[in-house]
Amino acid sequence: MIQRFSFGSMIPTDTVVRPLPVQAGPVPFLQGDAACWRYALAPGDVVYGLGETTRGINKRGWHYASHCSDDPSHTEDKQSLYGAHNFFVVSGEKTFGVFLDYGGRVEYDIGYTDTDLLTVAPAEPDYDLYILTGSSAADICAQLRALVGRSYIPPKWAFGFGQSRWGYKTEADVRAVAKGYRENDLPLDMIYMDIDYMDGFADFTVDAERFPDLAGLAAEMKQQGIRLVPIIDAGIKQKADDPTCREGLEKGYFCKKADGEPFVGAVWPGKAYFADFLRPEVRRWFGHKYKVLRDQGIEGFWNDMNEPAIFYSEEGLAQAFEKLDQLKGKNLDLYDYFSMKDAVLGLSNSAADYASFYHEVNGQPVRHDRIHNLYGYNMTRAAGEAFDELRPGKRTLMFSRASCIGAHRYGGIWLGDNCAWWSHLLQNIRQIPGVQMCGFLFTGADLGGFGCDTTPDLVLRWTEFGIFTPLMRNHAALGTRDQELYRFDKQLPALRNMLELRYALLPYIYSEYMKAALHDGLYMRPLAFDYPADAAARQVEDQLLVGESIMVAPVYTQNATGRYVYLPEPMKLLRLRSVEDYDEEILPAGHHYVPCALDEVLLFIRPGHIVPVGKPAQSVDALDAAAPLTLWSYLPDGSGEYLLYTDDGETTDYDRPEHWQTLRVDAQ
Ligand code: MIG
Repeated sequence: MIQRFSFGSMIPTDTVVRPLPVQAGPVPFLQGDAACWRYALAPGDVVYGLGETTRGINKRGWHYASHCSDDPSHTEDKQSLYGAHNFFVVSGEKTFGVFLDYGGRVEYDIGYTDTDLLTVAPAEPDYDLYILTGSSAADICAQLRALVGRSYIPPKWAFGFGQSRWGYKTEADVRAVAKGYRENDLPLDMIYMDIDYMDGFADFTVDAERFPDLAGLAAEMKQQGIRLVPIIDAGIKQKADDPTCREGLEKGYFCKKADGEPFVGAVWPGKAYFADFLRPEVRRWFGHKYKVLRDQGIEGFWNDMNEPAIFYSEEGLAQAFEKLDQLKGKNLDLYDYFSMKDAVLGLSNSAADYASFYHEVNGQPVRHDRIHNLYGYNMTRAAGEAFDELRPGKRTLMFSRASCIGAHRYGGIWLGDNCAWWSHLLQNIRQIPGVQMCGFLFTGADLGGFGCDTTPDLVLRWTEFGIFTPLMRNHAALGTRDQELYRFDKQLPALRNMLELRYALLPYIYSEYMKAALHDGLYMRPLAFDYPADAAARQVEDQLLVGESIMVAPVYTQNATGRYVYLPEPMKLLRLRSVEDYDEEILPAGHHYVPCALDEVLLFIRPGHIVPVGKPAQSVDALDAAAPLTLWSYLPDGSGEYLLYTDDGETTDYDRPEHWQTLRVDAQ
């Protein structure tokens, strides 16, 4: 059951697609009022959700903020990352979900100030509050999705492996990556193009010298089963002869300052404008710009910097220089020195800048900071809405950095600028359930780590986890150690085996993803979602369920050759070195130390379940759909069934009964 309560005058978010009647109070479960809600947590209560945040699967013990932030340092002390996901489930003495439909900042104190008190404080008392109840946490998540709409489904090839790096500067660089993969028999479906393909970092342009023939390159790559996936940035370069800039100015499509002049903030291209994506006509205009690249054979995109990230504004920069002038020549004491640093470091993504420009909502100006969290969502929506017009009935790959709930209908998200740290592999495992709960099924982190120099063992261990995430992409920052899988000679056979395992598992991964998307389920989720009465399962922070049949327990510790695993019920363990080379063993319920060498991955099959396995290939397009499937299974009574989903992987005609097929194993 979902109850809707409405407070103040809400700025529309278009997040809810199935409007419900507003109820009169009182609000169940929560005490307080629209300024701040409180809930007394019982000792055993677990709090799940809040999407893309730091810390545990259980969010208890910290404070968080919904405020889309471009922060490349994902340390434990952070309150917010790129997404603003206002949904959580309290599970325990009472089990219920809370969803805030609101585009401004929200502060969550989940047992931070007082271990047993949860508070929710939106910046303004103008929003809709939804209280969800159901038979389980999973059921509550399903109800949320019925309210906010079906999750985005990418083309099937997007479930292949992708290689990315900030620093592929030329066509030759891209070809070298393709060659590195193909020559080493490493499956690959995507090469991502970071900002260097653009002409001066201007959206929808291509540098004519470094990428003289993008259409030709895209066609050449596609012959090898590889798609090019370029980045699109939120800031639009200020440049008189750039068509996006010119049209945006002519039509008045950019966010404006109080004096009506377009707001200017600097990002990659230097000074830039910010399209007012909250206006439908602006979304339509910007979304149709993707056609410039589509027409050159591009079938997928990633949207970056759409919190929006702002390095500095003209006003902010002027103030910073004023400060520096005051300090110039002075004998700087501690306070002067830090105020100098703050003047410069505080320029980026500043609250003052976010409060200095306006959107237009139903013809009325709305200050940006009041709807800050809707910006990235609406950039991705602009693309998604336009793709539906440009290619009706066809899917396009799209994922974004910033998001809030609502954006899950138009694209996936990747988890931003993590570091090549073992602690960030663990963080990746813990972030996935939260974002899945908020509808972002197509998700994954930069495998191997984005910032900092990686190590071969970290790349391998992270790839072993990445096999199971819907978005499987290796990405690294400019200036870091080379991280393409073919760079690691010693680990190459194991890395190849792991990629092949991913491709062999695609019949399962794709079926389970589609079940989650079409039936409002969770493709990856905490153990306790399926074993709510199991006190030990409720504590597990480093194992996940993947689809209906699999539990994973990744190794995320350097030099570890195994780990402790908790089994809520007996399971069959496959210790896989490759799709053909593995040991299997039935383990009883309980705690186990399970060896897992660096070149092995642990896959647990739940009792009564089946995992359909195909033959690997170099790309998703090259998979042999007619080849017989192998069924991995753990069937204590000898028989079982698996519901397999298959379709053409590119049209949006999902709901046909012929896509479903029951595979049966009989005791005989
Ligand atoms: O400020 O385009 O998160 O994936 O490589 C950095 C360059 C801008 C941030 C993205 C990252 C990307 C990088 N971008």
